[in-house]
Amino acid sequence: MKSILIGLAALSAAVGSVPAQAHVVLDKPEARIGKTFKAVLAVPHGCEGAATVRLTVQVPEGLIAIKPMPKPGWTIDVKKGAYARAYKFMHGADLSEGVKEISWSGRLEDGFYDEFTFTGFVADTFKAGDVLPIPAIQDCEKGTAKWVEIAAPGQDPHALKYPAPLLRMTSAEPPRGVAKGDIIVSSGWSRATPGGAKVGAGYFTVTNTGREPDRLIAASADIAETVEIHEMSTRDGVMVMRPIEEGLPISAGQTVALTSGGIHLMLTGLKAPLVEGKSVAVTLQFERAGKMAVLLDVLGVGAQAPGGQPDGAKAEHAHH
Ligand SMILES: [Cu+2]
Repeated sequence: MKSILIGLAALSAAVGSVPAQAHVVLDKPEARIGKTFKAVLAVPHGCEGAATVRLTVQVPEGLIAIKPMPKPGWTIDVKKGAYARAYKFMHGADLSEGVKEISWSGRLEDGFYDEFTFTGFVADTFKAGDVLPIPAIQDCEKGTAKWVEIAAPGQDPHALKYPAPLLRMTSAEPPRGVAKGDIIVSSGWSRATPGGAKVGAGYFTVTNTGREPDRLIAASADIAETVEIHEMSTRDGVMVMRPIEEGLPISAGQTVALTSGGIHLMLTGLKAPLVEGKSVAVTLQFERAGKMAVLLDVLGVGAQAPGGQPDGAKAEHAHH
C-alpha cells in the first residue's frame, strides 16, 4: 500500500511542472462566516486540449441560499435538496433546503478562459480557518477533469493533479471601528499641532466589506476650514503631495490604510490646535455608504503611527 502511495506522489511530482493557475480555482478563495459571498470559478483550459462543454459544481454543506449567475451562451441546471440541518439565515429565518448542485452547459474552447459565478451565504456553523473544498467536474468534448482531490493529512496539496477549489473561512468579526453600510473605518489618528500650526493631518484604515466598490469623495471637520484627501509622491527626488480630486476608491473587499507618508487627510485652516490625548471629529463622505462621523485620536507631535515610536525626523507637512 505504502509503495503505491509513494509511486503516485512521484508521478504527481513529475507532472508538477503544470503551473498552479492551470487548475480550476476560486478567483477569491476566502469567505466571511455568517455573511453573503460570491464564488468565481476560473476555468483556464479544457481537458487535455478538448473544449469544455459543462462545468458542474457540487455545493458543499454549509453554503446556503445559493444562486448561480447566468452566462450568455450557457444554460444552467440546478439540483435542489435538503441540507443536513437547518441553518440560520438573514433576518432570523431558518433555511433547510436549497441548491446542492449547479451545472453550466455551453462551450469553451481549450484556448480560452472563462469564469463561472455563484453567490450565497456562509452558514455560521464554520470556524475561522476552516477550508472548504468545492468539488467541480469539468466535462469536455473528450474526457472529464474531476477537480475533486483533497490533500490527505500531511500531504502537499500542490502534489495533487486535480485539486478541488478551496474556500477558506474567515472570522465573522469585522475590524473594530465605526461602520456604516459596507464601510468600516478604524484606527483613526492625528498628530498634535503645537505652536499655532494651521495644518494638521488625519489617518485611518478603511475597509469595504461589501460587494460593490465605494469611494471616499470628501471630508470635513468643524475644527478646520477645509479637509482634503492628499496623496504623497516623489517628483524629481522631492516629496510632493497632491489632492486626490477624483476621490479615493475602495474596491469590494479591499482595505486601504491612510498612513504617514502615504495617502492622508489634510486639515487646513485649523481654528484650534490639535492637542495630544484629545480627539478630532471628522466627517467622511463615501459615494455609496454616505456620510459617517469618525474620531481621530490625537497623538504626539512626532507620532508616525498609532502605538509607533516618535520619529521627529519625518515632518511630512513641513513644506505646507
Ligand atoms: Cu497633505
